[in-house]
Amino acid sequence: MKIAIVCYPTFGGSGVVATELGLELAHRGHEIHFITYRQPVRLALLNPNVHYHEVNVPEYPLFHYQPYELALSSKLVDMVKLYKIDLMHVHYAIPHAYAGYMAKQMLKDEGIIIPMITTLHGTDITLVGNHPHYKPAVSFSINKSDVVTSVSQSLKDDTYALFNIKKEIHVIPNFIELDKHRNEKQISCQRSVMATKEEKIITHISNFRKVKRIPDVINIFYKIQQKMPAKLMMVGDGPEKEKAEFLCQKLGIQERVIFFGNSNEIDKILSYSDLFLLPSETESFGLAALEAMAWSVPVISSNSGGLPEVNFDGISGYLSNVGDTDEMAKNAIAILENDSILEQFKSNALNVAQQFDIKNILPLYEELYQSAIQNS
Ligand code: GMT
Repeated sequence: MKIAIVCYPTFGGSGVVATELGLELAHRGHEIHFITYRQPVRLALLNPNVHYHEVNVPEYPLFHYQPYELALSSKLVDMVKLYKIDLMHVHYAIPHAYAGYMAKQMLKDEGIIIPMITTLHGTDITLVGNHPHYKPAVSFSINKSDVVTSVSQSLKDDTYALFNIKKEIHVIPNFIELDKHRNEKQISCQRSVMATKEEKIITHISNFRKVKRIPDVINIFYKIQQKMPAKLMMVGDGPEKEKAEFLCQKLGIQERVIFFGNSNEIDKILSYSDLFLLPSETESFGLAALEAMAWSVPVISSNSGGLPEVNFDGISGYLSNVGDTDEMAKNAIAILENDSILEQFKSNALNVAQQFDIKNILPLYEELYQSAIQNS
């Protein structure tokens, strides 16, 4: 199949999922066209089946806001015609499903019928999309998609609860490429650069937005390091980062916390982590938790949104109510203070991650693509 993938090119989970999906589809012989405003961060172009088309939005002084949706839908029309693309798969409803629908209509006018699959990722439904200023357009473009998928049952339920959606929503969970992890395990890592042998390594990776509850991450770690030698790896960047740095200073733990900023080396960091923290306010899936589990890292998380579908309580880690940092710290310490318990949780985390192997998930998308093409 020839597939156009529209996504955000940034470090966020939806862009990562879209990129990894496209690369694996290309690996399986499909022709993939990424269409977005910048080359996605995890996109390797060294594959003849992978193409990247940049959306340019010309600056014009009259525009207070540059019309990205217009440029994206025009680019989609041009690329579908030029490469004879069979279907569009748009990740994140805003504004991608809206632009995709416009492209479909323009193409229809020229006698070209192309199905559009929309994958909902989380904040496009629970935070931004739900805003009254966007809601009618988001509802409309979801209802006009030929196929709609969500990354968890929880997000599916939220979508039906928050919007008037008449379409069936198919749950296809996010995935992980486990073969890559097996191969990369051979690479010798430099744990000793980060921590001493006695110190446990605790990691958090996110976009440092309010929804991630960054102060909770620091407070959980503060309680852990009172009980045992430990280091905290804070990976990512966003509006809450500076506040977090000040909080570490206030608590006197700045020497024990490393702020990496956005990193392309998260696999390396996870490969030597002992525990992963994700106490988010809401999380439709929690891809970062799954990435940690694929490196045999147990997860201490909140129980909000789709997290219970990924992190199994008492097995791959523990779940607590949002904001219950006392319980989260207690559970973290219970895992970390006993080597055989830690080993058990590490092996469980990997076992659970195996259920989300890309090899099991990718055929679900392929089936939906086939039926969308047949029904269009
Ligand atoms: O807030 C983020 O984590 C970024 C956001 C995104 O759109 O990239 O992540 C959402 O999509 C990810 C991939 O499907 C999910 O794993 C995250 O749980 C989801 N974030 C939220 O629901 C807050």
